[in-house]
Amino acid sequence: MQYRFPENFWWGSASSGPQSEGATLRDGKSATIWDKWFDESPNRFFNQVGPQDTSTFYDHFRSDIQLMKQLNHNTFRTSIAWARLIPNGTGEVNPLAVRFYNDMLDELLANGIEPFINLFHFDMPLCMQEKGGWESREVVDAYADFAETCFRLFGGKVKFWFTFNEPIVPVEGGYLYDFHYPNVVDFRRAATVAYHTMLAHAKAVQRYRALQQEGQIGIVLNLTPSYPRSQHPSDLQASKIADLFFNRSFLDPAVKGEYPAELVELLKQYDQLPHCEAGDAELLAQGKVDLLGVNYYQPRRVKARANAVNPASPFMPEWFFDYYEMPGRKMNPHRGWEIYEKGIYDILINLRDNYGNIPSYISENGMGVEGEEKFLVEGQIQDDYRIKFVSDHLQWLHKGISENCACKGYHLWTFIDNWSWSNAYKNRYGFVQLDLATQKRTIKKSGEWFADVSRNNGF
Ligand code: BGP
Repeated sequence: MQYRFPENFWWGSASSGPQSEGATLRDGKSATIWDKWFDESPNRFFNQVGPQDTSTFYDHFRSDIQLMKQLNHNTFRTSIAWARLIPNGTGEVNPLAVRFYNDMLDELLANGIEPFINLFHFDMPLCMQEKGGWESREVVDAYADFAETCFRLFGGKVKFWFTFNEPIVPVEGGYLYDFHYPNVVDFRRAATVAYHTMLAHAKAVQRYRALQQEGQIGIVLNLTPSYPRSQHPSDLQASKIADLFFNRSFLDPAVKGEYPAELVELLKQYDQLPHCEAGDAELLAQGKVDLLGVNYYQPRRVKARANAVNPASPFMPEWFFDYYEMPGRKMNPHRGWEIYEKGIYDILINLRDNYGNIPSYISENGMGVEGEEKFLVEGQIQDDYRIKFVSDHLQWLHKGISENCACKGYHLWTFIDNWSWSNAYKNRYGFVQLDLATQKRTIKKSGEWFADVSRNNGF
């Protein structure tokens, strides 16, 4: 075997409640912003497939967990839906949700699969959005109560908690680039959302520590390493600023408990700082995580801006850089994302050298493929491209570990093809193929390959 991984390495996959559970308005669950957005503009969703159309993990979790076992998963991440557990956002807990999550956790544990549980995967309860969503400090407090409820209810079973998945995405999608509800485009509001999310994160960490449960708490960040076009100082500066906006704005508070001074200075200079209150800095300092989940899909390539900024235009991160398509870069032919495997290694080295080698794991990595049915041969998807994608990334991850990076595992996005934010089922990512009409699951070739990798702890 060429690549052997450390003992007890976490092999598994990741999903989320809103993308797999289905049963969106059943058994007491209330609506989220996704239900509302779909009702209002179904055309934004690929083929008008909405959040209710999923693999219905809510009904199939027992047989799905058997499939995970067949693929030799020792870990699996999903999320608890706030709108299912506490339908009014605050207050009364839904007993049917408690039963579902307990049953699901018991089933995972009985099959030797460690549950990694995330508390927010873009699924703001609608009633909380109506109170202002992350722009409101009342919602921050409500989230902290929800988090504590989860710790108290399920802390005996869950040893790995995550406060948020990719908290920058609702900021970018909902408040900056118009690809998520509520479709606001306003930097200052985006900065407030980002800031309040980290306050909510810190409050959840604080509550978790106060309970003194046995376990770890972390956050899942989508880190997109920023690569400059050249070593010219203006390109380097452009890349540094993109890194501040898109990575360090969450990475620094999560690991170091404070924002990078350069980012604060820059926002102050342009009068874009969110409103801070007494005690915020002390709270943020308590949000330091035990474990960092790293979602890695693609890098960000930037260069110095070609044209001067029009100061009358609305403030945006792109005031400080242009995007750049590196000639010869490798693209996923089935979806327009760059593939750059070494990015995973660069992230781990950065965590080792600049973030105290914080324990981490790759919490998402994967290859979305459009029209995957064309790879069906005798009833099974022959996704050799996915096997290559994963093994190429694992080789770089292995190199990072051999250079002392504290990376503890690898999760593919995702287990069974699942519903995606407005892409719905266009891009398939799973180890297991889903026939949405019949709900039939079929293991892809990559799933069989991964079962061997996990069994052998290497390849
Ligand atoms: C990540 C999210 C996932 C998932 C994945 C694939 O950003 O955490 O929820 O959806 O990306 O992206 P997409 O579904 O847009 O293809």
